[in-house]
Amino acid sequence: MVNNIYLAFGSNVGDKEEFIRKSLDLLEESRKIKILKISSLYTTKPFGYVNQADFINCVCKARTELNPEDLFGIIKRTEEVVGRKKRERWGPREIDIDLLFYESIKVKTDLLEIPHPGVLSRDFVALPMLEIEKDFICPGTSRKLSELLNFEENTITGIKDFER
Ligand code: PH2
Ligand code: MG
Ligand code: MG
Repeated sequence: MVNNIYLAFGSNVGDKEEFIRKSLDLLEESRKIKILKISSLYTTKPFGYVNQADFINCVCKARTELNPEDLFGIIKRTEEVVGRKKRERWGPREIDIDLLFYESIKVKTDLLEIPHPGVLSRDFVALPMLEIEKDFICPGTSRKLSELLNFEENTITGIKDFER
């Protein structure tokens, strides 16, 4: 069975765009994930732990036959191969890849929560998501994502086309 998924990317160390590009390449090279759409690149101020560099964020829509756990495994391996170093939680990162939605599935384990709990409160996740799927209905509700936004902060300072 083919499943629609949405992934969020964030980087705030080194060549941020290149880390995102490399991540997309590796996910595709796995041959298990087909990238369908990618948002623009958003320059954003750090949210949460603010004493760190600005981020580049984007979101993609993709398709996979992997189950959520195997998909999560590929995502974590991709972060490692791209060069994510272990640092404090919420700290600087070469690449962070978060699984936002997997069809309308709900998962909650120590390791993985789907839908991602930060979607509605983080503009750097929700706005790129809406750019590629403006009428997206939030799983478990009959409401549009665009009607449920509840941002804690405005972090976006720039938007530019993503040239892969
Ligand atoms: N990710 C975080 C914490 N804060 N801020 C921005 N602007 N972008 C992020 O991707 C981000 C963050 C933890 O995952
Ligand atoms: Mg994250
Ligand atoms: Mg993450």
